[in-house]
Amino acid sequence: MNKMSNEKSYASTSINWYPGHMLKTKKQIIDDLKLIDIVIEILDARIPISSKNPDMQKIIANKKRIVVLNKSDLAEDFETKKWIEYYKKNNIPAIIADSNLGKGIKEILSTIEKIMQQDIQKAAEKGRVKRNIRIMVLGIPNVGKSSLINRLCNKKSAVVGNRPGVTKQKQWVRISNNVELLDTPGVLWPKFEDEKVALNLSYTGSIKDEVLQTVEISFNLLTILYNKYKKNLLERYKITEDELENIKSEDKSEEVYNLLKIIGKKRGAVISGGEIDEEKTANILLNDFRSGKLGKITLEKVNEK
Ligand SMILES: Nc1nc2c(ncn2[C@@H]2O[C@H](COP(=O)(O)OP(=O)(O)O)[C@@H](O)[C@H]2O)c(=O)[nH]1
Ligand SMILES: [Mg+2]
Repeated sequence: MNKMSNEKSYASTSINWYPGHMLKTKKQIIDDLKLIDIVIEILDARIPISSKNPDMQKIIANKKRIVVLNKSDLAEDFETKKWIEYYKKNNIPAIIADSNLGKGIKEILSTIEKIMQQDIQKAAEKGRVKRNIRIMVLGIPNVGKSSLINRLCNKKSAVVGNRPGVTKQKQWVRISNNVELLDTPGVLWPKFEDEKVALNLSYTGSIKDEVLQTVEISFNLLTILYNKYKKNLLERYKITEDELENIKSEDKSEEVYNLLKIIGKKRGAVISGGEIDEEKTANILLNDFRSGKLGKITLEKVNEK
């Protein structure tokens, strides 16, 4: 696969991702943020770099921030812990979460409370009273914003008030005594014009498959897995050492392609004549990765930063 054709395909992806509504969304978020004290920046624990919004710093310049590493059930625990240490070293509270199971929610709430106490104290020193802390969840598509909001609202989804006179009414949900959550998440765009980032986002499912070339994406992912997670592949697809020996080639990409063929055969993704159905095999691999069936895998590690 040559680099040029890749770049072209991502350029066309960018067109789908960067329309005028992105600017509109950005304006909406900046407007919503006027009412917000603490921003919850939700990242994908498997790709903490690629799932970051490049404009985040500018957008939330004077807000307090909590980083949530979501989908931690799909990432390597050791690597996720290293990311948490990294953030803490940089004075950013960071929390490990699994919004499907509700892991990390309590810690998010207690971290908000802690930050809030500081705010209340500061306000009191200035002779003011601060009663409520307002928070908002920000993140790129598919990272788990809605799941996290649902978890934070758990059984407490009493709407705490609309603001009249605003075109789009904002819904606030009280999630604890003093904490209110804006129930619509801020949908941010990733930095998908970078090829590596675009690939990471497609592996994890943040860029829609329809606009990408599934087979090429899958082949790229398989190359990474073959180099760094061979054991995971052998286990999942029951590939023997002999079979592994037989795919060896001078040409690395041919080797990976041979592996793809084995996976296809093992999973019955075969078309008439015995050839493998590449697209079907590609989808099997992507689905297995995304659902954690290939094991817990972190694609971006602190050390490689
Ligand atoms: N494995 C796993 N899946 C999650 C987690 N959080 C969300 N998801 C799934 O990721 C997909 C996108 O979640 P959603 O909350 O709609 O993301 P949003 O687009 O950011 O609002 C859904 O299929 C969720 O079930 C998590 O912590 N672990
Ligand atoms: Mg959502």
